[in-house]
Amino acid sequence: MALLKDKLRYSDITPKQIFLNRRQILTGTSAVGISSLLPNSAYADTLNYIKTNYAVDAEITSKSDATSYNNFYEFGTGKNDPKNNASMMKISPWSVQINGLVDKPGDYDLDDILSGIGLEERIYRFRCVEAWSMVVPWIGFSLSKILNKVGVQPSAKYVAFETLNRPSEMVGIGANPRFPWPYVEGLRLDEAMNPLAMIATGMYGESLPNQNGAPLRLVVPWKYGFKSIKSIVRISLTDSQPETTWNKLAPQEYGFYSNVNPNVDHPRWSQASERVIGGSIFKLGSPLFSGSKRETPMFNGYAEEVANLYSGMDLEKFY
Ligand SMILES: Nc1nc2c(c(=O)[nH]1)N[C@H]1C(S)=C(S)[C@@H](COP(=O)(O)O)O[C@H]1N2
Ligand SMILES: [Mo]
Repeated sequence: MALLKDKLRYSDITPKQIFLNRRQILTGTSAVGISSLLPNSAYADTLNYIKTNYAVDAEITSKSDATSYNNFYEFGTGKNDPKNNASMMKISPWSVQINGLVDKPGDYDLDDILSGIGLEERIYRFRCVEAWSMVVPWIGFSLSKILNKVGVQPSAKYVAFETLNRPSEMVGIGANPRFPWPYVEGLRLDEAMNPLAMIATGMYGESLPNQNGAPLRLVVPWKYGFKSIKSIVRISLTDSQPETTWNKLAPQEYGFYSNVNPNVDHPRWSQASERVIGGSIFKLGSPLFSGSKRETPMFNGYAEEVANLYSGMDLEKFY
């Protein structure tokens, strides 16, 4: 399925919103420590961003569904737990350690990372390995922009990511002590450099809610949702394939690549179709909820953009 260019952005289809960019407003003041001067709630401001070049021919999931039906085990394993518990997480100040095979390693304040990087809205399909899906209007930028900023060394082959591990603010961590915290994920470098691989800082015209991975998270639309790691505090460039949380927990069920593939079933359920979240007033499972099922396309509909990354790999095989 091709991407539809120049579609409406979320703000064009929502009631009047004033787009304030606190970073632009504060231009001229020192960029250092801006986020630490503002309360967490500053991140609820609406954002300034440019129109999308990425859209899909499908209805956008309601904001209330996308922000209340979540997977973020640091706040509990129930779908509503992240929304109920994630406000405990302090997201300002926030820094990301970038290390490993890079020219300019260091602890980067969020504002340093974002300075000079324009925000863009992208409407992506999002497919969880649990066989449900959403369509989400993210705001952010290509991951490659960060990687180019810090300078990737020629010996780097993979990118590893790590989530905040702060049990005092993340009640799911203590509740699930056998889970291998912190949550970690990884991509091959060429996957990470693909323009579709995105760092999101917002959604639905606003900064990311905590439950969706504030203040910055990965979004990899052609892979199962668990690859899209939330609330990132470390990015490491490595020469060997990094460990990934779900692969450590159940290697026979979750591979490193985990590309969306309707032809390779999960050992416990089919991946051929998916349940579309929302979109009907009828209860899930009702025979009237006919719009709720959708055939899952290869690479979640992004084959045109990413299939070339996997030439030579047997796509009928589990990776
Ligand atoms: N740190 C962290 N990142 C995570 C998860 C998690 O439990 N912890 N869950 C993953 C899974 S399984 C999915 S489907 C998506 C859900 O993203 P959403 O809640 O924004 O829809 O986040 C992914 N990123
Ligand atoms: Mo998921």
